[in-house]
Amino acid sequence: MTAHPTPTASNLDAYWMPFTANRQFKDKPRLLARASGMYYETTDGRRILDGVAGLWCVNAGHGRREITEAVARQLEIMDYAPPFQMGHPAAFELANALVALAPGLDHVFFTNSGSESVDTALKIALAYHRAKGDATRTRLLGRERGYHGVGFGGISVGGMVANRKAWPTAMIPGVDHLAHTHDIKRNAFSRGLPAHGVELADDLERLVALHDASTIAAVIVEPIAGSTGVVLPPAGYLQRLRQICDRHGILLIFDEVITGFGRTGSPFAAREFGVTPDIITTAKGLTNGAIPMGAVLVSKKIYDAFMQGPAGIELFHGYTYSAHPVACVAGLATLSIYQREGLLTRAKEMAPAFENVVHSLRGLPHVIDVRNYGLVAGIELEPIAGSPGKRAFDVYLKCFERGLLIRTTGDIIALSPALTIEQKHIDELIETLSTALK
Ligand code: PXG
Ligand code: PLP
Repeated sequence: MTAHPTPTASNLDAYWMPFTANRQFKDKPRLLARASGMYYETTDGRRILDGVAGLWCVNAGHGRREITEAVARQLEIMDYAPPFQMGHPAAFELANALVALAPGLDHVFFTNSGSESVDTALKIALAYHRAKGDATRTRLLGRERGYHGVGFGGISVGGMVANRKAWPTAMIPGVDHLAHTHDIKRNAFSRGLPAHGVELADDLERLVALHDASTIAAVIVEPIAGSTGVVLPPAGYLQRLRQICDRHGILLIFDEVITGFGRTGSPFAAREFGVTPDIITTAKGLTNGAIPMGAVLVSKKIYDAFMQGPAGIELFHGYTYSAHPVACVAGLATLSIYQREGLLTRAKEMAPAFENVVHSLRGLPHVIDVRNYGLVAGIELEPIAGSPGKRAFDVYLKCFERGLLIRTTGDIIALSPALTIEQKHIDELIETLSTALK
């Protein structure tokens, strides 16, 4: 198969790259040409070990034939089907398959990305209270350092300042934030869930006392925060959030765009941590990253509240590409690979080896924390005074030169390899990363 010709310096300009230092990149581009298994190959023919499953999404590894074939076949059979007042079988089949994996959530709304899943979940939460006659519950609570995509809803509940500061007046009103749980003073170099910080969940009681529960619709958190640099929930924290939500009639939304589909060692973090939220948002691993798709899983209680109203459309919300047939078959093929290869629990088997290896970075220059859970790890570096983010980005560039793709956010390195990773890849990954750190 012939690849597209490699762009020359003069034709890199038109593409405005997302979340990218465009000028820096276009000065010295890093171009990927193909991918297979655990590796990318660059346009100049170098092999790159993928330490982040693309962007936390290619959980079954690259180039899965079953997905490719399902997609190609579906394009031949039926390229598109309108999702409003019309259905197609694969959409129902995928919804049923997702419900079977979810911890007590019975209904699925399809979107095309994590950002759309988040905005959908927030809209459902608000409309749910209204449908129940609880229309004063209009506040949405997020958490500092949270990442919930880039829609206006997502950046409003999100807590990463760079993603918010250009749009101060565009934030949806009535939003507030819980304190984040990142505390390396007490929890540095923890293995698995950090021991300290369960009491941070009580920050929700503070917000309830401040705003009154009768004004609060929902709280959204990532069970493990990914984008902000792998921030783990202190042991017992998510359970306590659930209890406080229950006490006050507040919906709990888990944003599992990253933690869904096996990253923690269970199909969903909700199952891993034994906490059932009212809504789960997903995307990424749902289709192994091959075709854009997201999904919002909701409890029967929520769905039923909408089905009580007058006959007619129950939720005035949806996307042209909701339940796109090509995405649905990609999702079905992906879930069947996950199931057959045991990938949704494989992170549990691989975690001890992964944990030992990532913690071997402790003691290397400027490493101030290493933390991990399942097949995700964060390595925090001491920032260079006056140049936040530079230390980690330099490591990123060095790793890429040496054949390893990692992800950095600020001065934190994130690792989230495909769940198909083997010991030899773990060894290669850490060898390259530790050389770059040194
Ligand atoms: N919620 C969470 C928890 C996410 O991790 C989104 C929502 C948005 O999904 P979409 O598909 O709209 O991008 C995400 C996405 C990073 C990075 O810095 C992480 C994400 C996206 C881009 C970069 O590692 N996660
Ligand atoms: N803008 C216009 C003018 C549209 O007609 C539509 C959909 O019909 C949209 C935006 C929303 O697009 P999507 O459904 O792909 O999110």
